[in-house]
Amino acid sequence: MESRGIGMRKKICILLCVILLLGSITACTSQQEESNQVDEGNEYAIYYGEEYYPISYNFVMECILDGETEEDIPEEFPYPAGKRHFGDGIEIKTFIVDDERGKGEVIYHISATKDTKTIREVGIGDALKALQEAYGIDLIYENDWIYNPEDSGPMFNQVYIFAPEDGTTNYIAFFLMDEKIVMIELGEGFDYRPGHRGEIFSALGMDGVYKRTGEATALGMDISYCYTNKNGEEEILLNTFAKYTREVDIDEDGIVEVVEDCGVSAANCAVYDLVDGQIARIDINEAAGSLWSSFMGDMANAKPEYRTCFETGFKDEDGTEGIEVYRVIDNKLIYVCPFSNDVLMK
Ligand SMILES: [Ca+2]
Repeated sequence: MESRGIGMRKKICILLCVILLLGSITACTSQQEESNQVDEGNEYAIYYGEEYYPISYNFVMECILDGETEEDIPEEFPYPAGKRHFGDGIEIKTFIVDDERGKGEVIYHISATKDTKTIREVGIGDALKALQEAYGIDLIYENDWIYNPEDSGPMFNQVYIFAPEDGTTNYIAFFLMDEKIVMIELGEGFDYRPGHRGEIFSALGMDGVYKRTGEATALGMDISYCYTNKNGEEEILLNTFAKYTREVDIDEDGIVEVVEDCGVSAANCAVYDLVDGQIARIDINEAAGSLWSSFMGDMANAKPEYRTCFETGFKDEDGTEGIEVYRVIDNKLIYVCPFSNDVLMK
């Protein structure tokens, strides 16, 4: 009898465990099914494995990352208290809600480096091309977000933002390393929504150009001038390595040239211009035979008409030094005058 009693207790215990387990699974899945319908059409959501996580103030979830660690985020005006959930390759930040929307948490930020796909099925490990095909012209190259070694995330050298005019302040940021997605971040932008097409200009005869700055190398920064073609794909108009580049119409023909500071051992500049429909380059030191050269665009005391010129340094055989002023028109070097007080403002 006694052994049977123990057996009964064991059975009851197992039964209880099963009921509890089923109960918790049902709680999670039923919410998932229910909420999928509610949240239809939300671009700012991901699948992490099979789980659906949207950025939404109306999608109340009872469990975020089951069994993973979490920490509290204290209330800080105007934001309510929340939680930070840590999973394998994912971090989710939430606000705690308990009102007519329900009782649970709503998500305002997700950062993922693993097993994650967006609603348009672009995921970690996918190539830039796949991203561009999925998001087309809504994708904006982000120039300002640069990898900081102090950050905990993976190394990246490109960031693209999806944040079209859709009445929300949400965004998706895709972080890429060597044209492969290494991290996806979704968030409510609050007072800062990234992805503004701020630095779009015309250059080298092309409209809608933006500058993409990559890694620093021994030859300078890896700088690309890009544009988006009709199919929504990014095309590179010009790629170069330089300390910096700037866009100036130096020969005043209506086409903006790219002037680069490309000096490695000695100060030097080069100009890219559109000549006969082709992008051509002229190296100032090479063309002038000078020891050094420098663009006069930043020379505040130069007369305005010389600020599209280059100063070039020479040394004669007897050791005397001279500075000459040159201009570049259609990628040809034109001598202007010796550098003297006449070039400077009185
Ligand atoms: Ca020009």
